[in-house]
Amino acid sequence: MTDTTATNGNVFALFEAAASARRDRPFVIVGGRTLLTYGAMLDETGRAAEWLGANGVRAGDRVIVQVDKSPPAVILYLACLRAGIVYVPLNTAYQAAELAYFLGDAEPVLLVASPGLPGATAGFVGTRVILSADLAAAPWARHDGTPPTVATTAADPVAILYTSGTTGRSKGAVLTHGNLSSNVAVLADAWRWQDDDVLLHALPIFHVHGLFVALHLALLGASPILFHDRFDAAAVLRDLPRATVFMGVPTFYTRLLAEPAFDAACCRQMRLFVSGSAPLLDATFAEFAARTGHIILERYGMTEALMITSNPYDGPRLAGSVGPALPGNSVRVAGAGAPGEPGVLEISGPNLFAGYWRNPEKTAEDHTADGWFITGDVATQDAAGNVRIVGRTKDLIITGGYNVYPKEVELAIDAVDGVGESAVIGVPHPDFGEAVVAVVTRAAGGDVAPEAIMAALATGLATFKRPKTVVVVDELPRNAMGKVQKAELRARYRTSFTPAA
Ligand code: MCA
Ligand code: AMP
Repeated sequence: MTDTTATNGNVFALFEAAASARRDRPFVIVGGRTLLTYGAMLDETGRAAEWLGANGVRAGDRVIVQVDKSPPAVILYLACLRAGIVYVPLNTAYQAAELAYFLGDAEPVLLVASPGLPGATAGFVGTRVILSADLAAAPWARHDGTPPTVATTAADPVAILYTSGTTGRSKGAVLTHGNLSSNVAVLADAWRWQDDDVLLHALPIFHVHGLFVALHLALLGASPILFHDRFDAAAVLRDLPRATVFMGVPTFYTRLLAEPAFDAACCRQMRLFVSGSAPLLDATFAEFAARTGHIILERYGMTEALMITSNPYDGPRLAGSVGPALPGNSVRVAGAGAPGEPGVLEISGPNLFAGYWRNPEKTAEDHTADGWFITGDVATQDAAGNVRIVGRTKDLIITGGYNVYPKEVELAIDAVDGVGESAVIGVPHPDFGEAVVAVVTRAAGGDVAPEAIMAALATGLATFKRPKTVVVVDELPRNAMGKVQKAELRARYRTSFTPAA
C-alpha cells in the first residue's frame, strides 16, 4: 500500500469523489438537525485518520470496534477506510467472554468502545479508546489533518466481520475493497439510486445490511441520511414522510405494521422499501402492500458475499422470492435433481470474500473445487432465474435479523451445573421471525432450573442468543443412529409463541 491516489482501489475514494462534489449536502440528520454535511464528513474523516496514525495504527492494521451507533462511530469507520485500516465491528450485544475471543483472534492494534459496553472494560493489552456519541468530544477533535486517502488495491482487506459457525466458534470473514466497491455500484444501479434520495437509516452499523448496504448507498450518492441510532417504530414513523428509501429486516416491517398510524400517507415520498437478512413472510409482504401501496423489494445476502440476489426494481417483485442474481454475481443450485428442485445454493462473483481470517481449512471447506462458495442455504431457481430460499443445511436460527448458531448456545448451556445435555432450536415468533428455544435434560442424579440456566448464560452470551424459553425434559428424542431429532423438537415447540396454524 502506498500513499498515492493514482488508480486507487480504496472504496473510500468513491465516497470522497461523491462528497467533494456535494460538500454542502446534509450527510447525517438527527431529529431534523444536520449534524454533518458531506464536506464536514471529509474534514472529520481527515482528522480521525490523522488521529489513528498518531496512535500508531497503520494501513493494514486491524481496529476492533464495539460502539453504539452515533455520528462519531460513522466517522471512525470511514476514517479507517480512508487510512487503509482493517475495520472489525462487533455487535454491541456481545459480552466480555465473547469479546475475549475476538480480541485474541483479530489481534487488533486498537480497541474502540462506547462507555458502558463490554468492550470498555474487557481485558486487552493494546491501546483502548472510549468513544462518546458526541462529535465535539471525539478524540480526533483537536487534530487538524487532511491526509490523502491511502491507495489500496481492490484485493486489499477492508474489514473482518465475524459470523458464528456450526462448530460454535466464530469465523472472521475477510472482505476486500473490491467486494465493497463492486457491490455498492451494482446495488445503486439495480435499485435506481436517485440524486434526490433521502435514506432513513435505522439498522445497526456492525453488520453488512446497515454498514455496507444502507450506509454505502447513501455515501455513493452523497445522499442525506435520516439517522436513527436504533429501530424504534414510532420514531421511524415520524421521520418517514421526509424519506424516500428505507431498509430493514422483516421485524422492522412487522413492527411498523403493528403501528395503527402507519399508512400510505406516511409513505407519500417513499420510493423504495428493501427487506433482507431473514425471510420476509408472505403475509407481511401482502399486508404491507395493502396498507401502503408499496411492494417491498426483498433481496438476499450473506456476510461472506454481501448482496447476492435481488427482486427487480422495475419488474414484478414476487412474494417468497429473493429474485435473480444481481448483475456480475452468479448463483447455481447444486445437487438439485431437476431444474426447479431444491439444492444447496452456491455463488461466485466479485462480491465473494477473500476467505476466513487465519482459517484456510474452513475457507477450503466452504468452497467447491471450482471456487464457488457454498452458502448452506437450500434454494430453488425457476426458469427466469428467480431464487427462493426454502431451507438451510446449516443449523442456524435467524432471530430479528441476527444469526444464532445453536451449537454455540448448546456449548454454553452444557457447561452449566446440573445440565445433562441440550438441544437448541428455532421456532416461529411473531416479532423476531424465529425465537431461540433450549430443550435441556438433567445431569444424572442432578437437577437444574430454567432460571439457573438463564442466569448462567447472562455473562457469557449476547442477549439475542439467549433462549426465550428453556424447557427441562427427561430425555431428548433421538433417531436410530442416536442423533438428536431437532425436527421433532421444532414440531413439538412450534406453537410456543404463535398460535397453531
Ligand atoms: C433484541 N432482542 C432480541 C433481538 N434484538 N432477541 C432476539 N432477536 C433479536 N434480534 C431482545 C433483547 O435481548 C432484549 O431482551 C429485548 O429483545 C429488547 O431489547 P432491545 O435492544 O430493546 O431490542 P430492540 O431494540 O427492539 O431490537 C430488536 C431489533 C434489533 C430492532 C429487531 O434486533 C435489530 O436492529 N435487528 C437488526 C439486525 C440486523 O441488522 N441484521 C443484519 C445482519 P430482554 O428483554 O430479555 O433483555 S446482516 C445479514 O444478515 C446479511 C448480510 C443480510 O442479508 O443482510
Ligand atoms: P449472515 O451470516 O448474518 O450474513 O446471514 C446470512 C444468512 O441470512 C443467509 O445465509 C440466509 O440464510 C439469510 N438471509 C439473508 N437474506 C435472506 C432473505 N431475504 N431470505 C431468507 N434468508 C435470508
